[in-house]
Amino acid sequence: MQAISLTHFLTKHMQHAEQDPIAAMVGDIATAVKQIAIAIDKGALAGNMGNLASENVQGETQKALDMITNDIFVDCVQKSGYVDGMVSEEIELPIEMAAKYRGRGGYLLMFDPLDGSSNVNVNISVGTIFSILKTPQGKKSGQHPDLDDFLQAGTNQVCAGYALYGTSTMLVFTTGDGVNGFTMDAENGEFYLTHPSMQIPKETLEFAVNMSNYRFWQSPIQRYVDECLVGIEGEREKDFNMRWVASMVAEVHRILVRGGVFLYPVDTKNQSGKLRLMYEANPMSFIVEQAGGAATTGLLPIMEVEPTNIHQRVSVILGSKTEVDLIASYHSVKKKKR
Ligand code: P6P
Repeated sequence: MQAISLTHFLTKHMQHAEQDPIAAMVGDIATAVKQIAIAIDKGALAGNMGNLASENVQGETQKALDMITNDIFVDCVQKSGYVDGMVSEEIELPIEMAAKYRGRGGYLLMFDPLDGSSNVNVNISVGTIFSILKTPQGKKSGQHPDLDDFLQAGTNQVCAGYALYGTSTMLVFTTGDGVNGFTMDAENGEFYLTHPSMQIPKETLEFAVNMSNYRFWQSPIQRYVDECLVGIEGEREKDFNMRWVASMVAEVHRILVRGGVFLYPVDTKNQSGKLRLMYEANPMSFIVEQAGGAATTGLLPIMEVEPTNIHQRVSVILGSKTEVDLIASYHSVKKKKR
C-alpha cells in the first residue's frame, strides 16, 4: 500500500485547529529541506564547498553552504506568516521576519541549518535541526519578539524535528504525539510516511562518543565508557559496539531506528559542553523522549534546563532509556576522584 504523503499527513492527521499553524510551518520546512537537499546534492559541482572568511557566533569558520542553507530556511519558513522571529546557529541575534510575512504570528523558530557541515566536504551525512516555541502571551501579532522571548525551557516546545541528508533525505518530527519519519522521493519531491511512530529500544549495546576527549571527561563518563570497553569480562557482563559519525543528526537517527546512546558531555576542554541547547539539544531531546528514550545533562533532563543565552551550550547524553538512566545514576553517586 502506498505510504501516505506528508501533505496528506499534515491535512488529515493534524486537523485540530490549534495544529493548523504547526502544519503550515512544517510544510514550509519541508519545502526548505527539498531545496537544501538539492544544494547539498550538487556537492563540489556547485562550487559552494569552500569556507567563507566569516565566523559564526560560535567562533566557527562558516562554510558557504552554512549560509546558503541558512538563507533557504529563512526564506521558506517565514512564508506561513506564523513565525514572529527566528534564531539560527549561524546568526548572532534573532532574525526579523520580512514585513510582508508578518501578520498572524504566534510562534518562534530556532534552527541549525546545516549541522555537521564540516562533513559535507568528505561526503558524510549532515542535517538540519529545528525547534518551535509559542511566542509569549502579550506580544501583539506581527510584533518583533525580544531576545528573552526565545529563552524558554525545552519543555515548552510545540514541535521539533530534523532533516537528514543521508543515503536518502528524511524529515523526522514530533508535535508531542509521537515521532514520525518521512522519506523524500527525489523523483517528485514529495515526502512519504515511511517510519510511523518511531520508538527507541530501551536496551542497547552501542554507544556513540568522541573517544579522543577521554582525558577531559568527568569521572561518571569515564566510568561508563570504561565499563563498555571492558565488556563481558566486566561489571556490565556484555560486549558493546561504538559508532561516531561526528554528525549529531545521523547519530540521533541511527538511535531512533536501532537504539544506542549518544554522549557529548561537558569536560575540562568544553566546560559548557559543545552542543547548543536551543537548536540542537532541546529539539533532539523532545524527539528522543517522544520516542521512549531519555535525554539528560547528567544532572537533570535537558528539556528542564532554563536557558540564559540563545546560543548557550549544554552537556548531552541521550538515547536508549536504560543506558541514559544508568549514566545519570553515575552522576548522582559521589565517586572518589579518579
Ligand atoms: P566533534 C558537528 O560539528 C557537531 O555539532 C555535531 O553534529 C556532532 O555530534 C559534533 O559536533 C561532533 O563533534 O568534536 O567530534 O567534531
